[in-house]
Amino acid sequence: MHIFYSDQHRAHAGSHEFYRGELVPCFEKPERADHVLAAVQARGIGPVLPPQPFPPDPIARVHSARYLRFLETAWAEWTALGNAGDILPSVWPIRGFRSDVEPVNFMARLGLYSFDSGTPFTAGTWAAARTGADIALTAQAHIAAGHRAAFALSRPPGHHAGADFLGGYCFLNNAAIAAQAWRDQGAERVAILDVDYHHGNGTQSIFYDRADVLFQSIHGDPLTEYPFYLGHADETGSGAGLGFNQNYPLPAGATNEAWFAALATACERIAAYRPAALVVSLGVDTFADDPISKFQLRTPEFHRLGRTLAALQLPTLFIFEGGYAVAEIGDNVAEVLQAFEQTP
Ligand code: OKP
Ligand code: ZN
Repeated sequence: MHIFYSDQHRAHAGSHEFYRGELVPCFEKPERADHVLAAVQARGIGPVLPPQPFPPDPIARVHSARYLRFLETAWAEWTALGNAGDILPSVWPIRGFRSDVEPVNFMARLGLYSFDSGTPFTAGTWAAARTGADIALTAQAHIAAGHRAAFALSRPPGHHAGADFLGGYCFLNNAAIAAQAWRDQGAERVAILDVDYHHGNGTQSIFYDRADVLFQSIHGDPLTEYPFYLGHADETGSGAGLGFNQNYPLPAGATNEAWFAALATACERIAAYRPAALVVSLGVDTFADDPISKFQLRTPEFHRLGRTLAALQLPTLFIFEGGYAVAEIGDNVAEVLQAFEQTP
């Protein structure tokens, strides 16, 4: 399968995230994508191609105008205030505060558009995120043109980003942007399967009241695992979207048997939905040795995941999300893609 990639991701290199009262080095770093690129090239998964530049329109179909305006201007405003280091929020409008009035104060606006202090915004963040969306859109167009699959190898990741908020290392929701592009090109139904260790709260929230995009997510139970405030099994959609959102939270430390049972249910649901295409939010932080996650997948399991997805026989867009065991994530991603490719 074709791999879409750009070096632009390197421009997004935060120095620290706030964690337990301290600034700790970022887990989400450029080396992640370098290892994945090296692994897919070493295995000859397919040609590596640059993204096409897209207009802002397909991004504006998912993200609000005021949020995009903020992202585009954030670094210039921050430096104009005399700052030079990475941007991290420190104040948020929790329940009872207003979100309909956009403050003028920069930190207040940052808080309005974010939900954690672990997601640094740097000089190159907008350029990297914008190119990441182009990568997802180019890969989507490649499949829409008749190919079976493609891999969007971009960072930063996207599945925690909502219509108007960043967080969880994410700024633009690449999976949602690609799914929406399919809809806007005439596909009646699109499915998104999120296999990252963390619940794809951004993707869920974007499509929660819609029946035209099915969302399935297998993840660590939010009672104990990030992003904590969304991702429970009783979140099944609202209004027209009721029944088109399923979460499969599993306890930290869950067995691979439990994980594949959830995957089987999610795949049954996807098959019954008969989507025109499948978008896979491919995080490999489900790996047993991931430093911030607690599932137990290893190479045979990543192989089985690839085979299981291929059996759905759907046009499939893989989008890179999480995975923090930097040295191993390349092989883990490549294993999924290679198993998918080898399954007729
Ligand atoms: C992003 B993705 C570690 C605490 C966790 C947030 C995790 C974001 C995961 N310092 N911080 O879903 O892989
Ligand atoms: Zn994750």
